[in-house]
Parts: sequence; C-alpha cells; structure tokens
Amino acid sequence: MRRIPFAIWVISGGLLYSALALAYLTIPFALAAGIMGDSGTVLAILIFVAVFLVAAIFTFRQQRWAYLLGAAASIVLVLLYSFVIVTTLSNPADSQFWLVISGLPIWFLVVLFSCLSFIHTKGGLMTKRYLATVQSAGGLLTLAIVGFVVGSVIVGAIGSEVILRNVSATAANITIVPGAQTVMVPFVPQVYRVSIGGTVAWVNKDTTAHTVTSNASLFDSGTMTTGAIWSHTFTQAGRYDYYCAFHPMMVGTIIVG
Ligand SMILES: [Cu+2]
Repeated sequence: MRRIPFAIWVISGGLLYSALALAYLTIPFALAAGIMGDSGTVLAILIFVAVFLVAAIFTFRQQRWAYLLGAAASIVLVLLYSFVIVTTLSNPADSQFWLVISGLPIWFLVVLFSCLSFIHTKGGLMTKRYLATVQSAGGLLTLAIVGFVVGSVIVGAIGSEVILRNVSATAANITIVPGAQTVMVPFVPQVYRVSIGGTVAWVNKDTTAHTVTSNASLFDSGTMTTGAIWSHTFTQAGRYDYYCAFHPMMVGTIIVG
C-alpha cells in the first residue's frame, strides 16, 4: 500500500471528526423534531455532515477536488453560523461549546493543509516535508492545536459545571427549562398572569441559547445564553403571545390585567 502523507491523515481526520460531531449533535434533535424542525437548520447541518464525509473519504484517496470541498465546507459552515458561534464561545455551559471550541482550531488546520495539498499535488505531497511527515513544522502545528483543543474542552467542562450550579439557584417568574426545544412546555409556566404595570422576568436554565420574542413585535429579549435573565414591564392589559426566535415551536403567553 502507498504511504499516506501526514497532511492527508490530518485533513481526513479533521473532516471525519466534524461530520461525526455534527451528526451527534443533530440526529437526536432530528428524531425529536423532524428533519424540517428548527426552520431547516437540522436539514442544513445534515447536508454539512454528508459533505464532510464525502470530502473526508476522497481526501484520503488524495483526490484534488476533495481538498477544495473540505476547505470550502469548513469556511462556509463558520461563516453561515458565525453569529451562533460567537454566542456559544462566550458560554462554556452551552451544549454546543465543545463543538465550537474544538471545531474552530480543527477547521483552521483542515483549511490550511487542504490548500497546501491542493497547491502541491502536482509536485507530490511527499516532496514537502511539512505535508509528508509528522516530524516537521506541520506536525508541530498539529500537536499544538490538538493540545489547545484538549485543554479548552477540559476548562470548558469545568466552567460549565460552575455556571450550571449558579443558574440552578436563580429564580425568575418564568423559567426556560433544560432541553426546552424538545419539550412540550419550554416556558414554565406556559401561561403567566401579571397585573397592569407588573414586571415579568425570564431566566434561561437550558444549555442552549433562546429568546423571548413577542408575536406582535412588542418586545424581544435578544439572545439569552445559559443563566441569562431578561425582564419586561407590561403597562397595558391584554394577552401577549411570545416565542423563541431560534426555535419557533417554543411558545408561551403572558396575560396582563
Ligand atoms: Cu429557543
């Protein structure tokens, strides 16, 4: 069997990890909410899973187009979800924190090695030491990044513990419960009554970010990460329906009067 250049192992491994990690996060949700649940996000992520898998397999076979596919998929994924990525990075208790903190450095490595492999295909990857063997600058960079990822995931897990312990002790009128996007009653209580001029506070006890968004565009919390509290004062009698902008099937009601 032909020897596989070191860079190919790194790219294929990184792409395979991306596919498995995304599938692990998405498949349970797809089973619960359906493939079109979450306004198409599930479907979009499953497409990324397929693309990463194809790119991983054909990169391993050293097909030149696969280097481009893997690099492009990594870049598009980050750009498409840059907003979610920033929110998730700021909160170790977020259920997707480990994916983002491990994904970003790995995708950087995939893009770098893919581009270099694409450029040096003609001359042969084995002629470039940093692509051919682990005992090179390329190997050192990979080692450094793997070390960073392992350290970050451990520190993130510790941070998550501390945040969740504090959050569980936080009180508000309405709680966004853990696993909110997959339960029947995500906002507890689902219907909350308050007198005119009263203030209602929401707390997010889930490990996913949510929003409290008025159906009639009367109020909007913006992104609420784990432990976030947001409150709104109701000055007029009436019925106020609201939902989560990220997961539109999450709904609740405030009755004022
Ligand atoms: Cu939500």
